[in-house]
Amino acid sequence: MKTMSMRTLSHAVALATLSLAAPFALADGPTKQVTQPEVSYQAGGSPLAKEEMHQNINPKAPPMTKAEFDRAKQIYFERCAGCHGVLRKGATGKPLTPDITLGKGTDYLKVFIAYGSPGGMPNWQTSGEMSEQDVDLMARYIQQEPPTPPEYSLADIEKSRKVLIPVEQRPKQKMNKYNLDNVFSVTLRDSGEVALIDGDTKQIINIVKTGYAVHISRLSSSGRYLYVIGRDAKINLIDLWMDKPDTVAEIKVGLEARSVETSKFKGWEDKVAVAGTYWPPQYVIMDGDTLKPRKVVSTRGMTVDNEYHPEPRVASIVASHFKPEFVINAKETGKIMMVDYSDLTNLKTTTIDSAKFLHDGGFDSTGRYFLVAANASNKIAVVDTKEDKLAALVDVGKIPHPGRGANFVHPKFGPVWSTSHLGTEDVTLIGTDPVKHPQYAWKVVGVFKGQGGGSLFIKTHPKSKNLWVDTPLNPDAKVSQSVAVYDINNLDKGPEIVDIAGCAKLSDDGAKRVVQPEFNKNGDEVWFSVWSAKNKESAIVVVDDKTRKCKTVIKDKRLITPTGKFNVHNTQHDVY
Ligand code: DHE
Repeated sequence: MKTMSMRTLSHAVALATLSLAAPFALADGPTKQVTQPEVSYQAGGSPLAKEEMHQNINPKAPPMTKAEFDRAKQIYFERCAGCHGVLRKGATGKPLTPDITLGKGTDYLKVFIAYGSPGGMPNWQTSGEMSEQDVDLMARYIQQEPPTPPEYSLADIEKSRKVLIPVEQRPKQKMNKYNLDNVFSVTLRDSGEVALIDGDTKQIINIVKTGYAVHISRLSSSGRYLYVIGRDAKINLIDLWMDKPDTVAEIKVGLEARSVETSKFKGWEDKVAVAGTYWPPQYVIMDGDTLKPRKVVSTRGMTVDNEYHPEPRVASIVASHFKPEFVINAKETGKIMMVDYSDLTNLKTTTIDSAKFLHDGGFDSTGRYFLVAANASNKIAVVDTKEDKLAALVDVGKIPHPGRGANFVHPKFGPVWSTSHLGTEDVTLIGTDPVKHPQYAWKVVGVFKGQGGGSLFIKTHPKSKNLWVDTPLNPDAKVSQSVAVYDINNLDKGPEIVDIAGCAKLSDDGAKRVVQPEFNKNGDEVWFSVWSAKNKESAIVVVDDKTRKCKTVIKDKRLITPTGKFNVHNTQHDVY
């Protein structure tokens, strides 16, 4: 099927805001337009909803029973904390502390929550997501003192650690016949599991129970150990050398998390692991093979605008190839910390100021430069991991979301790294070769149109001539269920649209959002998740990269809500 859709999200959002516009503002400062896809992306449930927290009574706030408070707290952490912050001091959304909300009063707040705002507040009641009673509850709740989740010390972390198979009892060599380089770790989001799938035979090797709403998988430098982190901050360490690869150690590094990484510098292979947490705002350095925690460092502090932030969440983390360092990105402060793991007693950290709201990113093709999206600032920060310096801050379109991005050689601009966006249909190319193409380095050298906004991931492979772009959060099902693929030697030709969900031939009416292209080791197949709700059928569709035709559909009743997929070789060697 060959079509080229120029549908933009802004049209849909403009229509939505026209009918819902409510002239309210909760705090001073410029209001920011937030697209519906961004709202649905950020309003994912937080595991903090289940934590016991103290209810402070403020005599000026409208009364709430304990049961009402607990229900409102649960709704807040499931729907609101992603934008307004755990402590309600503001993140991508506005602050909602009593000094602001008490003056507005319950009736005003109810209208705001029910109808939303052009600044990006969703219309929770008119969209049918919250009942009138819930809106009333939330309007009263945000006038109370924000309850604070507990801290989590190194001792708490250590207490949670289980070594299921001690290092000395683990295999001394690979005990299975799998081509480990081509195994995929597939996130089964809503069942709290990963599926390990043999990329050669497309058979499931094992389904491993992990943390809640597991987020990403990363490989140790040697490729032997797989680290999987859940949103509840539980890490599973999986030994791929076992007869049947399975968990050998686990730990809970905090109360909520998204990122994990391991040391890649020469001499430090497989030795050190690190995980960043959303709550508490900190990162934890551990031994690579036993997960024994060695150091916890808080990220609380000043933003790049020199204002204090109480909960800078740790977003992406990568390991430097040039130094024994982790590159740790603090979301709300916009600070990029180059943390030297070679001496944890005398910890050296170079802190680089970039832009607020750091999220996801990946290396350029040489592995020297790390490009990370400051998503709500509409910028890409480029870090030189050899010099430990900011190489550039590049302005791009609305809400860049690269995943790890995609590197390829452009016929005119030389090596480029690319990102798609959540908030626009743009695909943006940034030159990455300061040596042979200095005039293009760290500049936007091309912007071309994708299928629409709501894109999360973009991917190619050194052996491929194709650039694949997904759009899982686009409100149009036709767009969210298909992907755009471009010829990297002829980008102006526009994309071919491949109906991935159609290939899967699923039996029911699930959302079938097509998410995250991931190549196999050889770069001749690209895998997509067809992601439906927990109680609906999902699948993985494998496409032949050359012909762009569906090759295999992997269906299994155990494949519940597949989202991210991590090929061992490509993840281990930063190939994307
Ligand atoms: Fe992700 C990466 C945070 C929602 C699938 N996600 C990341 C990273 C962060 C992050 C910080 C980078 C990790 C790294 O590289 O070290 N994600 C968040 C959120 O805070 C957010 C917006 C809301 C939430 O409540 O979690 C969120 N993410 C989602 C989803 O809804 C997705 C689409 C489905 C899912 O599984 O939950 C999703 N995120 C992913 C994937 C990656 C990721 C597949 C890794 C991409 C890669 O190629 O490396």
